[in-house]
Amino acid sequence: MKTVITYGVFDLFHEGHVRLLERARQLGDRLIVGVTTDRYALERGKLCVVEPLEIRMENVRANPCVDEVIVEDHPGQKAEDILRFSVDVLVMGDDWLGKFDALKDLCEVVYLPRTPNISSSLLRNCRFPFLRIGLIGSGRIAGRFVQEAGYVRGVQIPCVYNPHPDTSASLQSFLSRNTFINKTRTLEKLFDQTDAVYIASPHETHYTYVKAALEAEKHVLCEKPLCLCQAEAEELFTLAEAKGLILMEAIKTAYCPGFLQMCGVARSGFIGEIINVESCFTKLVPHGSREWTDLRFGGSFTELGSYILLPIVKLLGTKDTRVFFDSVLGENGLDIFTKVNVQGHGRMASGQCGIGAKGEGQLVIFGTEGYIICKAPWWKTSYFEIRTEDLHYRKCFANEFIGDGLRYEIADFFLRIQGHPGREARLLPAESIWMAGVMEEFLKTR
Ligand code: C2G
Repeated sequence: MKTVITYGVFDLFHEGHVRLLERARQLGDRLIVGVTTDRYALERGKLCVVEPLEIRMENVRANPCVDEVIVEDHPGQKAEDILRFSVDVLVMGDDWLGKFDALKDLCEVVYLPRTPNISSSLLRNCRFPFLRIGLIGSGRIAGRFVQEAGYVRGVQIPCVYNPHPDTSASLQSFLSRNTFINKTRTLEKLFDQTDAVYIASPHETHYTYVKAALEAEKHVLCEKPLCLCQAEAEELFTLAEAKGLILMEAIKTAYCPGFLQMCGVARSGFIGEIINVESCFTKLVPHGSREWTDLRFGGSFTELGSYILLPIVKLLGTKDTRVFFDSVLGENGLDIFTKVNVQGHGRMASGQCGIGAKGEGQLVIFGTEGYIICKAPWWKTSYFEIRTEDLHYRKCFANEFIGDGLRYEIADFFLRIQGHPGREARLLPAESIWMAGVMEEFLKTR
């Protein structure tokens, strides 16, 4: 009995997949197919898989060439499967040419020519129209957004708007680095050419731009903090819902696989009851930058506060919380370092952030039976551990955090706009509204 094995995501099962399975089956007497889990596909940078694992496995299982279907969910699994099933031949399409040569010690490795002019991405683009995202703002993060959007198939960025189209230095340098993007002189022109907008303008302008975009029937992904006032945030989410539009706050951590898993593990009782959360994010920002010079909306908390508040709101919730602030102010009255303490539901939390002071950037979640620790850069969550009273006990969790990580929020934005099942809000409106309220409180106290 000659056993053949192959692997794939098999999203939107198509002729290319069928032809590969047929040819693979002809190389032996039994064909085993490993179908990649949603999570492992995401880890490998497949951000826009449409069909859930069950459906993809069903489609493969229904193919007459296939004798057995297994799940592929971790790196190195192929070597394990070859031994486990006494595999004779591993087959992959030639888009993987050479990638599995190391397995030639264990079995024959065959790369078959791909079927031309058909792929899951092509089918996805047919099923889901391109999403034209216009940019409002042309600063540092806007540039990174364009790069990361390149990894989300189906997203196009036709244009950018800056309120100072002729004089803005950031706009000139942005356009010189992104020659395929046009500038628009008015917001209306930007809305005419787009289906959605990404807002990366100064904090205090977010509310106005988000409202204008929603009123122009555009979906919105807005950099953090979404709003500096709770009532404004409530108004915007109400407007978005009334118009059936997606409004998302772009705190990239909230959309990355590692952070999602960490919250899931913490909430699932692995460390007992959650008692306390401690988050810290410091980034020394050069003097002279906007964070230091904008006397009304600059400083540490408006810049970094959303990051340290995210795990707090995720694990303490939004109801009946009390918030207290302590800040060290610089000569110009801006906070060079701020601590926020939150109490609610018999739990507490403290977050620390600083653009003028450096500390150990880590996240610790205290529980009644153990704790979770995630070292810097926890806001780009790729590794965390569960620890307990037993000093030798360590349960480790690792996740890919690819690139700058904006691709995860962009993919979520794209799939939610396309009404993709299974992509509920990773960051709930109530959580963004709560964080806007905390920002408002902070600005009042400062
Ligand atoms: N394929 C093909 N012709 C196409 C498209 C895909 O022959 N037009 C082949 C691929 O080369 C692969 C298989 O069909 O061998 C499954 O393709 P995908 O669903 O795109 O999966 P992939 O990302 O290649 O996943 O760990 C390995 C992965 O699981 C492979």
